[in-house]
Amino acid sequence: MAKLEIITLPDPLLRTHSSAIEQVDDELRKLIDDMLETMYDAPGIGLAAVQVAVPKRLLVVDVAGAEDEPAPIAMINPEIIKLGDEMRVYEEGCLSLPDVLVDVERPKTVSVRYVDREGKQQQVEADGLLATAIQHEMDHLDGKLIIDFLSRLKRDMVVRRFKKQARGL
Ligand code: GNR
Ligand code: NI
Repeated sequence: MAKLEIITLPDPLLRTHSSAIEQVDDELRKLIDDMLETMYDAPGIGLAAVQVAVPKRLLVVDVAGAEDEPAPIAMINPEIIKLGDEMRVYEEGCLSLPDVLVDVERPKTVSVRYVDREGKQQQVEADGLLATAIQHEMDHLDGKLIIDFLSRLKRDMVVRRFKKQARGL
């Protein structure tokens, strides 16, 4: 396994639409394992492939607590098939936006269809932190970030801060 580099704002790749995966093969399984290692090392509860500079429709999540057994899930070409009616607000962070926290309101429950690492179709009904994490990761696949839930003014302030940092000031 190998730890990968996580890209951060203002890397334009974070704003691209990731492409569907055509083949579930050993190379993809290696990427999944490397993404899981990178996520656990960060540490984080989810990671989208685009965050390691691979703009493909792949995400990993693990919302198990530190005391629990690891519960890694890899989703290939995930699709939301149902969003719950009830909403909840959760303070989200993002490994591609260090030190930024945003209150994000999302549906409390979500049903997702995806292909697993063996190439098999799967479906899950998620709620709580898993539902939040899956929606956060799926946003990454469409180039969406948590700062998009802020007002234009606040979003621009965050973007400016990261651009300035990237210039080395
Ligand atoms: O590690 C992460 N924590 C987190 C907390 C609340 C809501 C979403 C997340 S996902 C984030 C890792 C990340 O940036 N994934 O894209
Ligand atoms: Ni993120």
